This record gives sequence, structure tokens and C-alpha cells, in this order.
Amino acid sequence: MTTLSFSKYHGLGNDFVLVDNRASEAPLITPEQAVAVCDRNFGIGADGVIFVLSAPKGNEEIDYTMRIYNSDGSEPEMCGNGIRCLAKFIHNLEAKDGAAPELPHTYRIHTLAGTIRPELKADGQVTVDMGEPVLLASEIPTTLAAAGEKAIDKTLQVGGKAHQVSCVSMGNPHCITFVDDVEAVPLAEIGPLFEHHEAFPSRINTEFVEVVRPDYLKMRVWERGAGATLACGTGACALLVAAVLNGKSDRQATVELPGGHLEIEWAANKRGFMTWQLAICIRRLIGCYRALMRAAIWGQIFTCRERSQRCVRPRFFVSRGLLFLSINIAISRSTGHGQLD
Ligand code: ZDP
Repeated sequence: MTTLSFSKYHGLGNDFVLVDNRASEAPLITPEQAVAVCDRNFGIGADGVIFVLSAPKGNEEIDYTMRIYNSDGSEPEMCGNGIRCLAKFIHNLEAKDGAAPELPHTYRIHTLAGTIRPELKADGQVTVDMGEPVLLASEIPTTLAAAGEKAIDKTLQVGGKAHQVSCVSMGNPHCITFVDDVEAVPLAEIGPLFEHHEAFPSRINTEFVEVVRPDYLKMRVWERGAGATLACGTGACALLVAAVLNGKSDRQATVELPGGHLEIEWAANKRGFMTWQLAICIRRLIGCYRALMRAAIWGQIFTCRERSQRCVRPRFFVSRGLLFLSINIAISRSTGHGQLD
């Protein structure tokens, strides 16, 4: 039996179990155990498990390594909301050790999609420079266009229907399709058909997007390896890129997700249009809100004692209710420890 100490964070309801894995080189739990941990009835309940590992030895350019397992045990390359949560988690861990840097501070995090630099700002914002979107079909990967071409506005047959789709990688693969009414999309029905479609050899995250205005987009997401989630940071960035390339939106827009709103900008680098950078800027908790959240959550920490591991799930309805009242709130947390079979 393994005892796992964890914290639970979420960004707009996209929730993760965070594990302090700095003392060892491999994740403390297996993908199979991560599936059990993510179970919303018999486990802690989460969209994924994120591990903070030390930087590779001798690499001075990196502060930490992030690994993540989706709730089905698969390992994605990148995770936009997850890395925001991770930055806060690291800062809290360092504060416990009395070694937290002053804000603003930028962490250099090694991921399977390269080095990502989340910045914790003094005013509380968490900004992530998401790097350049990848558009070449072979690199996404998708077979919807020839290897060296972009897969923008391509026709994909799903569930007996033709969908116009565009594909973008933000380190992890996304397929974006524009719809007239996002609420009418039968997500649980067609999401898995996109995810496992033969046009996507590494499977795919799928965003259904309604363009309300050029500066306001509404999306629902079916995530690879996690299903319907309340928010997806990489997905929100990918859909803005797709919307701009399809002439449907401004370069800066508000993206409404089921868990709240994100302000996304696809900005041109000062040197010109050669290098594109994407930033997600998230507003953060005001102090009084945080106090409320803590009070709501601290009473609900659970432990799993029995071998049969029937865990009592924290009652997140309370916190969710509060979150919906404050839709720009990005991250909150609870902590605890439990035993795994
Ligand atoms: O690429 C994938 O398999 C995703 N399920 C990873 C998680 C993405 C995430 N929701 C995000 O915000 O980017 C964490």
C-alpha cells in the first residue's frame, strides 16, 4: 500500500491532483493508480494527476519537470491549466521550505512539449507563455492534410456527418470545429468519435466553438484521455489560433468555457510576424474569496483507510457554487493524504 500526500488544485474547474515528487525521479504512482485516484466516486476525483519532479541533473536551464497522467492513465505532452496549477503548487511548496522567491517570478518547467515558463505575477495573475502553435499536419499529428501542409478548414466525417475542422498543436493535439449552437452539441456521443478517429494517430482533444462575437468565443471540450472537462487551457489557445486562421475572430478574445472565462491573446512578437507567441492571462483570487474557499474546503479533506479504498469524496459543490459566482477566479486548492492499494 502506498501513502500519497497530495494537493488538489483546479483552473476554472479543470481539476488536478498535485503530487510533490521532487525527491524521486519517477512519478510516485503508476498510470493505473492515477486512474483510480481520478475516479470521481471511488477515488479523489480529478481530470488528471500532475507530478512536480526535480530538474534533470546538471541542467541549469530548468527549475522543475512536470509529468501528467490523464484520468485514463495516458500521458499528454502539455497541459495549460495544469501548468498554472503547478506554478502555484511549487510556490506554495517553496514557501513551506522558507524558500519562496519574491513575485513576480517565472519558473522554467520541463515538459514533454519543451520548456514552458509560467509566470506568477505580484498582482496575482498567472501568465503562461504557451510558445508557438504548431500547424503542420505531420507534427500535430493528423492525416487530414499532406505532411508539410496545414490542416485548416478540412472536412472530417464523424458519426455519418461532415464536419469542417482545423487542427492545431499547443504541444498537445487539438481539433477545432465551429458550430452554430455549442449547447446543442451531443458532446459525450461525438467526442469519443473525434478522439479515436483514424485521422488522428495520437488521438485528439476536440473543441466545439460558437463564435458569439469576433472577440467572444464560447467552447465546450472533449479532452483526450479525460472526456468532457470544465476547461482546457491549451484548447482555449488552440481554438483562438484556429478562429484567427479561419477569419472568424480577433487576435485577442474572451473564451467562455463551462468553468469560466479565459482572456487569450495570440500576439505578434515585436520583431515581426515570424514568431508568434500566445499568452494565457488568468485573473486570480481576491483575498477574501480565498479565505472563503479555504473555509469551504478545509472541512472536506478526506483520507482513505480501508483496503477496499472507498474514499469519501470532498464535497466540491460548495466550492463550485462559489466559483460560478466568480467566473474569473482561476485556481483554488485543498490538501490531504490517502492510501492507495
Ligand atoms: O492532451 C491531452 O491529452 C489533454 N487531456 C491534456 C490536458 C490539457 C489541459 N486540460 C489543459 O488545460 O491544457 C490540462
